[in-house]
Parts: sequence; C-alpha cells; structure tokens
Amino acid sequence: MNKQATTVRAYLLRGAFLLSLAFVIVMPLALGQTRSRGSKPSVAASMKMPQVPTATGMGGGAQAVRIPAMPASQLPKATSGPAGAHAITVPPAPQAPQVVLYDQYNNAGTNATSSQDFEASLDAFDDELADDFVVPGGQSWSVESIDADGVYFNGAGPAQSFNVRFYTNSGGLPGTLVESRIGMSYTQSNSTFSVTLSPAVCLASGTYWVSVQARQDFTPAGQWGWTDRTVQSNSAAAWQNPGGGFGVCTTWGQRGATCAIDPGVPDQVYRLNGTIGCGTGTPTPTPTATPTPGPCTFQVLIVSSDVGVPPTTLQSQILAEPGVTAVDFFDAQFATPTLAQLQQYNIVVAFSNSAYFDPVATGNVLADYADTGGIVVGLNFNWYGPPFGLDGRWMTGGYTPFNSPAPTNFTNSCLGTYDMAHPLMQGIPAGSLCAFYRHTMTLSPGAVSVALYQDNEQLCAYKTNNGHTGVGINAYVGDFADTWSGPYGTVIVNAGRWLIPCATPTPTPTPGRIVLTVNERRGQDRVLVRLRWTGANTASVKIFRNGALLARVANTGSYTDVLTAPGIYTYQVCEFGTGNCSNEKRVRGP
Ligand SMILES: [Ca+2]
Ligand SMILES: [Ca+2]
Repeated sequence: MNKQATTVRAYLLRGAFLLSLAFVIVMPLALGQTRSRGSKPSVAASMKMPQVPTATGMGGGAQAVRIPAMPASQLPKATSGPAGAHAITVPPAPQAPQVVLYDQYNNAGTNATSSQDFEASLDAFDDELADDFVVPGGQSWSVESIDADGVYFNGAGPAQSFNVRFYTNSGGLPGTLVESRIGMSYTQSNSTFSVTLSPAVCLASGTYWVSVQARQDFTPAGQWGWTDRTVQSNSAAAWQNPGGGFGVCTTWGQRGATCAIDPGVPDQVYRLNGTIGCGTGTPTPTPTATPTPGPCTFQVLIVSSDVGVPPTTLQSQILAEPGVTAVDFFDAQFATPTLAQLQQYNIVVAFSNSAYFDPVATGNVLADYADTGGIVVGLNFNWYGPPFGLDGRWMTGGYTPFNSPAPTNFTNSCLGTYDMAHPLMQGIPAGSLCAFYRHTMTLSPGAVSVALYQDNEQLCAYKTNNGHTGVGINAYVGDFADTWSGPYGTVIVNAGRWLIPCATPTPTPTPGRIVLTVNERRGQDRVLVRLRWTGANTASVKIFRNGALLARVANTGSYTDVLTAPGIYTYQVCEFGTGNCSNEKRVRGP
C-alpha cells in the first residue's frame, strides 16, 4: 500500500497530466483490496444471541435488516453477560483546574452493555448507550473528558476511538442532540476508559444525556461494553440499536426495563470532568444585532485548478440542490479571483489538482472572503502542501479545519461514522460520499469533525475562526479523474443552509397570546440563551429554532439553549397540540 501511494505521489509531483496514468494503475488494485477485506468473526460462542427480526416485520415501510449470513453465535451481542465481571478502580481526580463535574463512578454491576459503532458490514448492530446527569441551575459546565468504566468482550479490543454525544432530556430518555464529538482519542487505565473531548463541550443548566460509543471493528477486535451500575441516579440508562440487528429498541428505550438488557441493573458507571463555567473570558453583554435575514438562495462559485478541466459533475450536483440559483466556475490555475469577485457569491468552493496560479494569494483572498461572512468549503488537494496545495491565510491563519500538509491516502472509502443530526449532514445517506483521492487528515486546533470514512479517515470537519466557520471535505471531487461518488454537493450547500442567516417559515403566531422574552449570556465562543415565556396553557410546549423543532419540554416558562456556531437564530415557543405560538425572538450566535 505504501509503495503504491509513493508511486502515485511521484506521478503527481511529476505532472498532473500523469495523474490519469497513476489512476489506471492504482484503481483496480484498490478495488481488489476492498473486495477482499471481508473476514469472518472468530468469536467463541458463550451467550445466546438476541432474536433477530424478520425482514417481513411490521408494515408501513419497514426495511429488511441487513444481517450477515453467519451463525448467530458469531454476531455481536447486546451484553457481555457475566464475562464482563471485573473489579473497578475509581480513577484519580483530574488535574487542576479541572474538577469532577458529575460522578456516578461506583456500584458496578456484573455485566457491561454494548455501545459500539461496528464496521460497515455489521452496521445493523451499531448501538448506543446513554445515561443522564444534571447541570445545576445557575451553572454552566465545560465538559473536557468523560471516564467510562468498561470491558472488552467477544474479543480483546482495542477500540480505535470513541464517539461521545450529548442530548437533551425528553421524558426520561435522550431527546435532541446537543453536541457530539466523534472519533475522540482515549486512554485506558485498568477498566477506566478516559475520553478527551476536543473541543470541550459547554452545557447550560438542565438535564442531559451523554452516550459513550466505541468505534471498533468486531473483526478482529470484538466488542466494547460500558459497565452497568446497580444503583440508579436520575433516570435509568437508555439504549438504542437503530439498524435493528438486535431486534429490540430501534429507538431509545430504557436499557433494562424496555430493552431487557441486564434488567434490574439500571445505570452505567461513569463520571464527567471539566470546569464550571465556559469560555476563557468574562461573558460581556453585546447588543443584539438585528440584520435582515436574506432569502434562502445560494450562489456558489467553484474556484479550482484542475489541469483546465471544469468541475462539471460537481457543478451539476450543486445546481440540483433546492435554493441554489447559480453555480459558476473560476479557473484558479491561470489567475486568482479578487475579493469583489468572490463576494458575488455566498458560498465559495476551493480545490486543486494542478497547482493554483498563486496558492498564497488564493488562500489570502479566501480568508478575506470568510472574514466578510462568506462561506468557504475546501476540498482536496488543498492540504497537499507545495506545489498542489492551498497556502495563504486560509491555511495558516486558523481557518482550515485540517492540518497541512497531510499525507496522501489513495484508497477507496465511503461515509462511516457521522453525525446524522448535524446540519452539514442533512440528507446524506449512510454509506454514501465515496472517494479515492484522500489525505490522512488531522484536525486543526478547535476544529470539529462531523463525519469519518469507514476506514476512520476524516471526511468532513468545520472550524470556527473569529466567528466565521469554514468547512473542509477530504475528497477530490473534480472531473479530471472520475474517482468519487455521492452527494458531496449536498454537503456544500448544507454549509450555506447552516451558516447563512435565512428567513424560514415558522409556525403561525397568535400575537399577544404567548409572550417570549430572551436573555443572553455571551461567552467568547458560546452564547447561553435563556428563553422565558408566559401565556402558554398546555402541559408541554414546543421550542422552535430557525423554524425547526428544537425541543418539546414541560411548560415551565423557561428553557436554556447554547449557541456555539455563528449566525442569526430565531426562537419561538408554541403550545403543544394547538396552533398558538409566541412572538419570535432573534439572537446572534457567537
Ligand atoms: Ca457502523
Ligand atoms: Ca441515570
């Protein structure tokens, strides 16, 4: 593999027109490797496999569950069973200034419950386990790490990384996704798995759920389980298996009582570490700007250097997206666009294959454009380094979500673990977004990954710099080599849908009926938004943000939201089950 990559690199360096030759040599080899990658689990059978659902289950569009044809004893299990029994050691206190924010690291049960993102062939068994905690009133927490007690079973591990997700509370189960950190690194000491959250997660007061999920291939590493806890704090732990492989709890249910996994042992063993209070500076109130949201239309400019080949496929893909009114092409092999040229568009896509006419000037003008509110989406080979990569301020001034230069990784892979709830990933099917010409990327400081490939390489990440968010996609998407497939154009337009303030239809308000007021606490990169309302007469209310349902909560008259991304956010509170809604309130993000 290394030898082939070196060969390809040499071709690239000798001249981009030779890329086609390298493509012919490498492509069949890579495909062959992909096909031969399948392997059989060699797991000693000890536990009874939960019953799997039939493909012809309930009607109403139920889909067949894709279960590999192998004995049930060789498939993942929901629980370690007694094989998971172990003595737990409470980990030492975190180093100052971090403190233990929340602690239920005690009362370990015998079993551990599966919470794992398996390899693609076992996606039907991907499962997620969550437990709840409360951030006290008046506090905000910067959660910097989680210690989860766990064991490997059905194999010896190790996990490649861990995904940690935070949800709102919805009737004693996880509700809306608040923050997620996927592909996080971890350390193991005895049975303590310590996962560092990068960047830290800021939570306002309220009840939350946290899930810890191992990214681990069943073959050959087996399974990871989160240790069950005999004592219950707050609500009982929740578990889900959206792919249906286990035949229980395809949506969140109580792990013991509903999903029947280790019933009677209700919680999980874990604790949260970090600091009380978010941000480094003292939050200072800032007057709320009230710009007029623009229309929901997108004008996209593709700035690329690709041996004179226009990016027609990507262009067509973007143009087919709802709301896109223009997709133009600027050939950056022969010139550098001016800021004024870029500013005629609200999304600029930049990628290279041959060298940019002026990599420094191009990166500089992209950063200028980002500074004025433009959305920059970068793709490969921007992170190649000289001579084919991008340079200038977008690469060196804190804008790029990936570090450069990044080694090439010329193998095929498709979308693996990703945040389905993230705005960038709306409408992106699992297993889509396939690419060959990729890099082995590392995240730049403060960048957040939203998607990985199936081989755990970064696929998509964003980075907020001085209040402006840039997006990076690890794929070459030009037409010089037809080596990619899937809706990359949707991800690009999603960046605009997410980051560009835009008037969206909201529920019909009944003026004067429900009165909504908003109080903001502005931190350096967060805004805590406290909503207060009067006049709602139903037991629960729906809270809308930018026209989308944010939460359904008890009608307590208040709700706190945390904004971490720039943009203008419009809030509205509506009675549940009636058409009565409050006035709208607008808040500017960080
Ligand atoms: Ca998976
Ligand atoms: Ca609990």
